[in-house]
Amino acid sequence: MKGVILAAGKGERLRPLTDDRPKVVLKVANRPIIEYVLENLDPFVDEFIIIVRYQKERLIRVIGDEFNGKPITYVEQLPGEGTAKAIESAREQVGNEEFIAANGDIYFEIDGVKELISAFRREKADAAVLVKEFDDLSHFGRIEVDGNRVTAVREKPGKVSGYANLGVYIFKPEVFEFIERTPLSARGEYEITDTLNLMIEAGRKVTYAVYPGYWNDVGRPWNLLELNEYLLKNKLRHEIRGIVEEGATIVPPVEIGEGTVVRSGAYIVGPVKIGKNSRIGPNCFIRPHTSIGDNCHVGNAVEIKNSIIMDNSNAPHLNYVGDSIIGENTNLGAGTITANLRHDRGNVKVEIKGKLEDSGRHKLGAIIGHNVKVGINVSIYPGRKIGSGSFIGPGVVVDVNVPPRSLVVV
Ligand code: TTP
Repeated sequence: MKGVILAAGKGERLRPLTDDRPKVVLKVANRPIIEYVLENLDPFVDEFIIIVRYQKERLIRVIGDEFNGKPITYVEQLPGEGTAKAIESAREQVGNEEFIAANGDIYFEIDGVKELISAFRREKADAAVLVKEFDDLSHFGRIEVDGNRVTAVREKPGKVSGYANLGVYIFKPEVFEFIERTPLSARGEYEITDTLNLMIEAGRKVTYAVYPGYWNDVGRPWNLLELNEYLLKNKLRHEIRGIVEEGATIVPPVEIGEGTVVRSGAYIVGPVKIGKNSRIGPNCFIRPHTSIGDNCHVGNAVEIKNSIIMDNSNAPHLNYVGDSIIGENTNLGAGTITANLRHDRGNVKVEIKGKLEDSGRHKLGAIIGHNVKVGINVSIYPGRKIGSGSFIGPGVVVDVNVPPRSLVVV
């Protein structure tokens, strides 16, 4: 069976982290998101087909042409938007076999795929979809069922409970005929959920499997922090491959990559993951649920908690980074602080595609893009974004979102 992975989306909701790259290459717990999809589909497929478009060169460069010895073929999405268009793009590569299709920006585990394949075979179905029960389906497609059959898929049904569509499917090649007939949706996309409705109306058997495990749809910045926390809490193994100087304290589980040096006075409380060739300390405090990438520098009198610091980035002197995401190749000046809590203790709201959204989080810090230079003594309000390639001058108070490639000075 082949695995088709959808990775052509623009990831608008994840700006500024997707200013210059597709969301599936963003690293969580120091691995690109799409690698978790590849890893969990791997036992069931003999070949991967990744559908690409936005910033495809970077995706191909990061992921390469094989995974665990299995070939990866990249296919450019056909003109038009939406998940049905993305799947249709793999028509030639899929051939006459049934296949698994999965969104490339979600996290799920092997059990889900196992259940889905067994439901598909047991029910002798024409298609199968993975679902999970949620109390609030406002952000999901609702899968309506009767016995073992799916009877309808309804997009964003509002604040109701039920089965959510998790974005993992099995199809037979016949699906391409239904995709051809799928109309443009109200939001201007060809959506695979509409294709499923067409199949159901035509009397095809669409079944489902209920997934009991952890799932995350990495659509918005704080989903990266949730997934990071889950992976560090549940998957991290204590392993020190770098050098830890005498006088540094490591409370397991902490993973430290080759070539990384942890200097005296550093106090690291796991679960924490640190990549290769990074410099940590002396005299810093790294608290749980923090991932620090390769070639990073966390220096003297710096405190970091519950955050993601991507490769080649620095918090070198007197910084506080809490519940924040810092992109690649970004530097914080001495004394720069991220605020992560509102004085009124309300949930932090974040502007997503021009609208303020409640993150549902009491604590959320800054979302800083790639190649950003932040000067000394900059204060960043909770939930504010700094666009990639920006320069923030000394002493600036960042209380509004900063677009990409901006110069901000007081
Ligand atoms: P979405 O998360 O709905 O879209 P997106 O990735 O463009 O993100 P945003 O809404 O923030 O701009 O996409 C779900 C999955 O489908 C995701 O894995 C990307 C993929 N996709 C495509 O491959 N092609 C497309 O045209 C679209 C819209 C999505």
